Amino acid sequence: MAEPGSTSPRAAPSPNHSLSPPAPALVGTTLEAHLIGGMRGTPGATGDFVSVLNALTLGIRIIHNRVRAAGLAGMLGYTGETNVQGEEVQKLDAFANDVLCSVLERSGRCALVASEEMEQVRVQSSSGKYIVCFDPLDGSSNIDVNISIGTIFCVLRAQSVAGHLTEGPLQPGHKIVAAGYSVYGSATTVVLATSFGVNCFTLDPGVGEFFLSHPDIKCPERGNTYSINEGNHARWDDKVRKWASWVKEENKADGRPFGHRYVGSLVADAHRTLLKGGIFAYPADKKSPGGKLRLLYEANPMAFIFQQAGGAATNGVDPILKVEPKSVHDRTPLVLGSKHDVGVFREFMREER
Ligand code: AFP
Repeated sequence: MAEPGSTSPRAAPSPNHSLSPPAPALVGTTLEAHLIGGMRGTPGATGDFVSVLNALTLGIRIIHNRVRAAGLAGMLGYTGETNVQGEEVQKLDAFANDVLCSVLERSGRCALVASEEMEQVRVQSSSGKYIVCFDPLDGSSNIDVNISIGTIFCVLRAQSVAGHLTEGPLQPGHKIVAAGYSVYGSATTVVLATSFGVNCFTLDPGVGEFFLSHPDIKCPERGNTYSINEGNHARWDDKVRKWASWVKEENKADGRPFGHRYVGSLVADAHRTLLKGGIFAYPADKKSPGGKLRLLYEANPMAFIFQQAGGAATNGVDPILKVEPKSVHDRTPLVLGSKHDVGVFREFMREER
């Protein structure tokens, strides 16, 4: 052993050891680790919020599993029932709804849920601090033709006084505390917006975990793609038609004509718009004077996500997040996307162009 003060050649640190690089990260950030990391240090955090989001992502993994096997498992086709919107309920819609209700109930943290597939809100847990609104399977008319579909959700706070809820799901979107959607596409992904930003996680089906794949998403300031059901042209008012002609005009200076992309699943059309920029529009028309899409579980979650990512969402007059809902199944016109492109749409609606 070397004496104190002496320098033994063996005791000297090897330059090779002290400079060795950190081991490469073999395992990415899971969705759960991301949530726990985000909540760490948040004053008053009890874990209930993370539990609700974990329950939702468990539900999404179960739905993913069934969607992937739908053809084999005989889950395609209709149940023969109609939902509250008067549309035929497909087997997968019913399954997805039951799964989400069940995982949220088991979490014990959810006071009530509102779903596209249920006429009334469903009470879950009297001690729950959160309300979840969801469209369990968006784009369901695309199931039978193997096109991307998804699940849309938002989380609100349940305010209660002496055990009685004072605020149910009829809250404007600016009160949302988290929102997200999954896309069951070529991969299954979840985009999640919280006060920690907007992040996208991709499911590794081999291990059944979502891993962070697109951190800190920002919607491009402007784009050159528009997404609208052009088949509704004859039903739009003149202002929308004028805008739809404008995006198709040739003008190299501002990137026109825009390219056109329209899947007919909000999750798919919104996801492309979020990542690549541009504009998605489902305006009011003669067939749907109040708009077609639902405020609480389609427009509000998407509007919250786009706003958190630096984009915008409007009903043509007001920001979506300011709209006061009157009933659980309210419909609304919805225009969302890059801030600049949504701004131009608003100018057409105000007849400033
Ligand atoms: P389905 O769930 O009935 O397929 O409706 C999907 C949707 O609500 C939304 O995801 C689409 O953006 C929109 O409807 C498509 O509507 P159109 O078929 O009228 O274009």
